[in-house]
Amino acid sequence: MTQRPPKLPKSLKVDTRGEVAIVTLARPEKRNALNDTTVMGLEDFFRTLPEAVKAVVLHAEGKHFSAGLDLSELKVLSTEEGIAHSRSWHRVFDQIEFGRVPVVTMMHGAVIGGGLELAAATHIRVAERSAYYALPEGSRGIFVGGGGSVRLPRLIGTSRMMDLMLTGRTYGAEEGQAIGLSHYLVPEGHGFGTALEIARRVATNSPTTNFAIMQALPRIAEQDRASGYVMESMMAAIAQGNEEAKRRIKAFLEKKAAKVTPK
Ligand code: 1HE
Repeated sequence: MTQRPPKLPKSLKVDTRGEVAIVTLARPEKRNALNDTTVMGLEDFFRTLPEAVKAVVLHAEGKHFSAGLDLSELKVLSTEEGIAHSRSWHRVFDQIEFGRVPVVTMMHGAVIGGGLELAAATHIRVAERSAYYALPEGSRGIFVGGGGSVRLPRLIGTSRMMDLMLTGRTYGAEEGQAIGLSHYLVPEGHGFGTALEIARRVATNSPTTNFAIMQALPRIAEQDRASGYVMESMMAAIAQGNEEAKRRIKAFLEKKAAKVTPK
């Protein structure tokens, strides 16, 4: 259920273009380092998305997507507070990954630590050529805490993540594209337009299909095969039984819907 829009912190900006909401990390003076205020603001934003919004674009101001966790906040946390802090990021990033609408992230410049964890919790990632990726937790004496050790091995493999964390190396935009950190790699200055175009397209899908893709697909992928087949058949039947599917299939058969062609 949609609730009243919250008052968001200064470090976040929100705009709406038709069915797409745009949320901007807006703390470039600190390289969009993610402090608690920003992360809780993201939670409020995603929790109270208006019904009319069908997709979200996440991007950032300045030269960098995000420098990761705000290290100035971490230095004062006790062990117990550290656990609570990490668990709060889990809650917020899960709300994004398993929320109501697909999220397209535009990444440029530094996509570091918690910034990469945030991007990994979203559904489609567009990178500009300036994007570079790192997990410098090893050299800072800490560990990932925003679900990175759960999501990133599934995305790029445990072995690559070990290398990133042990050595503090970076991957450039092309390497990131090759290993699946980004789905689209575009020239500098084209990222936002591409992300918006993708979000608009995603927003035209049947809501039931988008629900199946976001909620059923990742869970099926983590189940044993037999359970996966059962869940898939149920999800397929729910989707195709829906009036929206009937209308779309009829439109294609009557030659009123777009064909699938190479770009
Ligand atoms: C910050 C942070 C931050 C910048 N927390 N304040 N993340 C890191 O280890 C990355 C640390 N940051 C950097 O390596 C660099 O800042 C950048 C490569 C991203 C950008 O460099 P540059 O030269 O453009 O900016 P800068 O001069 O280093 O930083 C500008 C300001 O932002 C400066 O503050 P100022 O008051 O001196 O102006 C920096 O201190 C501040 N700043 N990054 C706090 N991260 C849930 S667990 C996740 C664990 C992690 O994410 S670990 C990764 C942490």
